[in-house]
Amino acid sequence: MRYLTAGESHGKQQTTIVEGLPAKMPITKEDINDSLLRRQKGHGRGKRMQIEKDLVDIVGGIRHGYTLGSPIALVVHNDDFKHWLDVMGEDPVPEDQNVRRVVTRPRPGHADLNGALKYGHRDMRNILERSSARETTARVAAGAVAKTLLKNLGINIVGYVKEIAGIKAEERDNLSIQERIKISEDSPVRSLDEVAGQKMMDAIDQAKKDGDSIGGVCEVYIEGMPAGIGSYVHYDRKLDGRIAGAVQSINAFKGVEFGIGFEAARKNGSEVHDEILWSEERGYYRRTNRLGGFEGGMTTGMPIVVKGVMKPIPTLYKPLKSVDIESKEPFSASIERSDSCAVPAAAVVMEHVVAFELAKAILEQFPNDQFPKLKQAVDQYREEIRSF
Ligand code: EPS
Repeated sequence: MRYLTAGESHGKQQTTIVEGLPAKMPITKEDINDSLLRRQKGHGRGKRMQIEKDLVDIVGGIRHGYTLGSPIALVVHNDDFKHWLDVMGEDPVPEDQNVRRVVTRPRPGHADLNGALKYGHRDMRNILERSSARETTARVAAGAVAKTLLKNLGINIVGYVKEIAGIKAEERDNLSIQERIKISEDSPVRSLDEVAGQKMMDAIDQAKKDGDSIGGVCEVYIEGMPAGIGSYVHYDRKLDGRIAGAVQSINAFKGVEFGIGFEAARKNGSEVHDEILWSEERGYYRRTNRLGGFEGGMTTGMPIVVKGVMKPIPTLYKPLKSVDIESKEPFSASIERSDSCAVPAAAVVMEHVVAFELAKAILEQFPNDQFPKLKQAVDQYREEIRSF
């Protein structure tokens, strides 16, 4: 299974094509819209989210509530496009007119300057329109399709916020996944800890007042993945490596951890590895889950726990120094509109990019033409490994 996305932030639409999904899998537009609307929420989002109401238009691959096996094509319209018709239209600009809203001042922390150097664009709008996190709309749409596949196989996934601007949610290891889904959904910052969540909101309000932005840590938690998905045999088949790459590719993400992550560097081996147990009911399982559900590039059958760190959004009301590429004069970069914190939305994005990698790995490992046969094979494998 693979996917492509296309579309500019203030262009007509965000487009996704997902290819490689089995036929006969139940799916509705509500499955995708639920994900899109969750991505739009979160304390700290800017004015743009009041303009957009992201709803999917399914334009290929699904009929009467089921996948056909053909590529699934999804469109989300940018409602803001109507304000940008002459800036973002596809037709050549008439000779007697100037291109509007040209960007010659690269913003520190964005793709602007490096993208301009690489593609030779002197109008950096040609860079920022695509490097914008608006593109995560399309990625969430693709991930929602993957998430539906996982759900249909009894695999549940949720993303929430662990930390914003140094304010950490307390560890709540004993929460079930259904509780994690419910509590994070009810929190305006997607925190599982209400007290920390309130402090996070205060920090976001303060950052907004200061014209600054703040980052944080998201966690994605998955239950129901059987052991042995992924592979140790080759670097690009290691599923934790693929997940790490996918998470790191989300706009503004700077690092990824599984389980205790970087903390492993400070502990002895006996405090890091997870002892193996067996019972008739559960089959093989672990006393602890410090490695976050992965050994040797494969799932262990324990919950997958992966964290991603998001830097503060670089679009700041508080100006940072930069250089105009036409005049080469220094200036202070400032902007008109931005989110002060997008970590709650990023938790939803992370959930969906991880869902995509998990679904893809499952489809590589089991018969993948018809969903009922896939489900049968996964259920049979689960039974086999329990008594192995
Ligand atoms: C973004 C800047 C803001 C965000 C946008 C990402 O948009 P604008 O420049 O139109 O105000 O709102 O995020 C989205 C539009 C979205 O759907 O998440 C950026 O520069 O990355």
